[in-house]
Amino acid sequence: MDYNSSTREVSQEQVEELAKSISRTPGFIRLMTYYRCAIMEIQTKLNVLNAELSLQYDRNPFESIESRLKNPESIVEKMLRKGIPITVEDMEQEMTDIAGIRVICSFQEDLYSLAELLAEQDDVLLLSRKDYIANPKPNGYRSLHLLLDIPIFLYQGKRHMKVEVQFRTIAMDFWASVDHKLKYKKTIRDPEKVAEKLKICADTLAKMDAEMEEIRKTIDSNGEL
Ligand code: 0O2
Repeated sequence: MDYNSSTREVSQEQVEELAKSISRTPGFIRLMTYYRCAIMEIQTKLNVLNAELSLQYDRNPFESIESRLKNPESIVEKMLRKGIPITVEDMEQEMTDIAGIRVICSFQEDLYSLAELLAEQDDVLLLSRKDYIANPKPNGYRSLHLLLDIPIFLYQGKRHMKVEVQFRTIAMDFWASVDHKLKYKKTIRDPEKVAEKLKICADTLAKMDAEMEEIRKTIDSNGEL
């Protein structure tokens, strides 16, 4: 199978083989380095906002940041699934989630403020915004996704890179990580029942987030509960 394959019906072994071949090419190695630089740029921006806002509000707007580069197998699997030719150029052009950052906040309002402050910065371009908090997925998934274009400054000049940033509360993140683990379990006896229970948990956690927000507002205004 060559790099231009866009066959949808390929085995796991073929995906692994393609991923192994392309990940050894200088073009792929360079592209991943650029994505790492773009992640660093966004992380710095978020850390600066966190430091400044924590002075103002006496608490950290986010609890933690995680980042990851999608692994070569996941990239190739997704490109094949979407019928994208397996070339480094198409990878950069068509894939939007190779560089990913996840920002975990305690409170929903902080999450929206941080996302807005980040997206409106001069050198950041907001390419798309998916609000799965206002419009949760049918399974209960909640999160705010921003697709950003960020410049990185290299020896040869400026280069624009795409980074997907997911903003979640601790509760949303807890739910998503359990959901993610279950997706990879092939041996669940009653998947419909599990999905139903997960949906109930998602709704319960959303109510809890709303109540925690109320408590935060009360504490911030020194009022009574
Ligand atoms: P990973 O391991 O995080 O990389 P597509 O990516 O084509 O399937 P789309 O519209 O491009 O779909 O992206 P979408 O659905 O807005 O967001 C995709 C990412 O959001 C996923 O990346 C997950 O990180 C997260 N996500 C979306 N829906 C769910 C869900 O129902 N449960 C969980 N746990 N996470 C979700 P990846 O590539 O699937 O995974």
